[in-house]
Amino acid sequence: MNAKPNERRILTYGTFDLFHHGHVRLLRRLSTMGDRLIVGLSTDEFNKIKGKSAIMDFAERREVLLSCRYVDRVIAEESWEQKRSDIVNYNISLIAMGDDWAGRFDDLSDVAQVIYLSRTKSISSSSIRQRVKPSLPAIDAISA
Ligand code: C2G
Repeated sequence: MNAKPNERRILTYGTFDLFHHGHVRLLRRLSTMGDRLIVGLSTDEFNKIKGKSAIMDFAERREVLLSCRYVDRVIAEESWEQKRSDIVNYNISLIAMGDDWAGRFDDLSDVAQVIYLSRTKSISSSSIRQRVKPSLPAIDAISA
């Protein structure tokens, strides 16, 4: 990534499974806060550590994120501990997360600005799964 001098870089992290408008709104808001937006995308292995299962695997989720107009780069999120070195290595000015994480990364405020943005209500990857579930028997009946 060829950096412009004094480029303001934003960093966020997540699983971004079943990409939806809650993700889009967060990324759009973040893209207005700097010159480049970098997303730390949770690997399938790290999701296990987070206790989270994704429908889409890392490669699929990465391809979708890279197609998003607001995202400039996707890096792998493999551990809780990598944030501090990511901030230094990628010359990050601002790290931002949805407010379901409020306070969780304040310890990084010595190396970057840390903010939490309000989540979009009424949508989540798990709520999308619930919406799909009722129709599944019909699908099974067809494929049986
Ligand atoms: N998000 C949102 N609105 C929603 C759903 C998600 O603003 N309706 C935000 C979350 O707050 C998060 C980002 O979108 O900042 C990605 O959400 P997830 O994929 O659920 O990420 P999560 O599993 O919370 O992983 O180290 C941090 C973790 O990797 C974050």
